Amino acid sequence: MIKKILVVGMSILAFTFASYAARESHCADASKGGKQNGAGALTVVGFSQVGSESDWRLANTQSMKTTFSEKNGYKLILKDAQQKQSKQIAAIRDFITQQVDYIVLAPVTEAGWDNVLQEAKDAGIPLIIVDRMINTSNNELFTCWVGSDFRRGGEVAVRWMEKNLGNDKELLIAHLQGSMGSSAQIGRTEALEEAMSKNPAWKVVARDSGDFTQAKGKEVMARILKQHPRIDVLYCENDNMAFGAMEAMDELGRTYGVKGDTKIISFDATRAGLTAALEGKINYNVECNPLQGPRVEEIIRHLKKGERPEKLSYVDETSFDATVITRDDLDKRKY
Ligand code: GYE
Repeated sequence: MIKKILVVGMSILAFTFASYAARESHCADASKGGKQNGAGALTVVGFSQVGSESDWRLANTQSMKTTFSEKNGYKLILKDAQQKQSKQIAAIRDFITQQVDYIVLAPVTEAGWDNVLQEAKDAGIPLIIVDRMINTSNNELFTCWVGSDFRRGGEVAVRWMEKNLGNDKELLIAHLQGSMGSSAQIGRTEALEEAMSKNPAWKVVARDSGDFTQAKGKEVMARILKQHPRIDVLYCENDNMAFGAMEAMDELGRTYGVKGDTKIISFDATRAGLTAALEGKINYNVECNPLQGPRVEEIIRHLKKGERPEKLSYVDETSFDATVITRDDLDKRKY
């Protein structure tokens, strides 16, 4: 009997040790995985990007590419999900199979990540979230997050509307939303909704998603304009949709901006967005900084040293009023 217990006990111990060893060697394995990828001593980073829907997104991708270059000691495996969560889930699974050293995820939506994040965690691969946030009951499923406070950005925009357009007279608002279910859309929409509940004279007469793209922004706005001869404000959740909306307004001879009938509020404040503000076409543009590559790299450097970086870090951001912006603001713009 005692002998039997001893044998069972020994095999449990051996099994535990074997799985522990397999787990512990993961980090070493991960860099070996890199070597198999032909990456030499490079740190392998798998980045699942939302897509290429906007100028903001292109600048974000570029920032990651420049930061995680071979000359900086990295091999970046970039996968564009074309705004589809299913593609992002497949990309993460592929990164796990390839045993990358780190996974970076820019999640298209907030919901639906728990299973695949658990898989990455079980594989022992640190996962850093950038830009939008996820909705999870277990914050341990990701290592860190770096991005913008979208709700705050929206609040900055509605404060400007209150101050400059007033909250006592009727304001007919068209609301172009970003990709539904993304943190950027949720935060910016929530801020407007909260302001609506406080300002009964404001009326959202049309609301639809332009999916953060110029083409869809134009299409949706053209439809809205046909139904509404008067729009006082276009609250537009990114610059590219605003450009599309401006095209639609131009085609119908509707005026906008500082001197026009429809005041435009936009988000991102990319170089093209700031140019439109400087030209008086976008009245107010709230900045959203896409240059997150260096921040992610800093997190990875901390992790490599065994340090615990901040769980959540917000990017500092500002905003631009068309009547105040200068040429210098535009010249300083890096994206
Ligand atoms: O505002 C939009 C992009 O998530 C902050 O996504 C990002 C948003 C950005 O497509 O232009």
